[in-house]
Amino acid sequence: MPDIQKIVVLTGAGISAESGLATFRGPDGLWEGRRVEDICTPEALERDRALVLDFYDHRRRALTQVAPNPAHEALARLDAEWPGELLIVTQNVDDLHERAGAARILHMHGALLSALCEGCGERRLFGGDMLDGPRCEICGQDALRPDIVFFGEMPYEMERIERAVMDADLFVSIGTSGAVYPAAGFVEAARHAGADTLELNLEPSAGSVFFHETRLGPASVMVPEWVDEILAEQAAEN
Ligand code: BV8
Ligand code: ZN
Repeated sequence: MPDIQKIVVLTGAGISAESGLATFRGPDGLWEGRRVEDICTPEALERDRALVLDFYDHRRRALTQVAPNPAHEALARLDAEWPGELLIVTQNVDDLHERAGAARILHMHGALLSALCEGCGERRLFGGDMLDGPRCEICGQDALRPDIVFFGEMPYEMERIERAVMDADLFVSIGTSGAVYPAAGFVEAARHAGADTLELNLEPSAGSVFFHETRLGPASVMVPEWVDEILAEQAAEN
């Protein structure tokens, strides 16, 4: 593999599946029996606030029942040992990357453990339930919503992500179906800008055609294997 300095890793729900968190589109997925438009849009929040708050309350509560799996731990090891640039862009709203020890992490679709106040725009760490929950600590308004990027809303830190993607020597996608944009478009941008592209997924995704290489298998096996490989290559080059 040519000299790799800058790595961007994109993760999706598949990396947290073996920790016991449901994915969206798999068997008994989060969207099973629900319409995305009824939950993950600003209009849904307007139309049925309690339903949306309750959906995210359940997922926030589930975090206390799960733990990082070997895939999260391998990425945290890469984060600790990789001498070059690394950015882990996650579409996930769970905190498993952080709990495994990853530091160079960016939640492009928000986070369950953060609350956004629609009154004053402040974000705050938040761990409880929002339905019939507390008022905003900053402005006192009863206007807290999940700090989640809904469909039709702009993902966070897109300029920073786009710069990293265009600059990457290696772009690795882990556990995502490639169904949602702009995340699903990162591989094409990275490849077009000259990066090697690798996909680690349980099954082929909508974006598999854009990857130089796709390795199929569970993240808990594929990610530690890949991290061992890339760190060994790096050590051999120095
Ligand atoms: C925006 C919230 C613009 C958090 C989410 C038509 C064409 C193109 C785009 C659009 C279009 N119409 C509308 C759009 C835009 C829209 C979009 O892409 N729609 C899609 C459906 C076509 N996108 C947006 O609206 C985005 N915003 O475009 O803004 C804009 C411009 C200017 C100004 C303002 C706005 C916002 C998108 C964010 C939506 N929020 N989540 C939450 O609730 O969790 S999306 C949600 O689904 C996730 O966050 C994630 O991003 C996405 C995909 O989910 P995955 O993570 O991939 O999970 P999935 O279940 O799908 O797949 C799991 C994968 O893992 C599978 O492949 C499976 O095989 C694999 N797997 C399973 N087990 C394992 C495994 N792999 C390894 N090991 C295992 N054990
Ligand atoms: Zn407020």
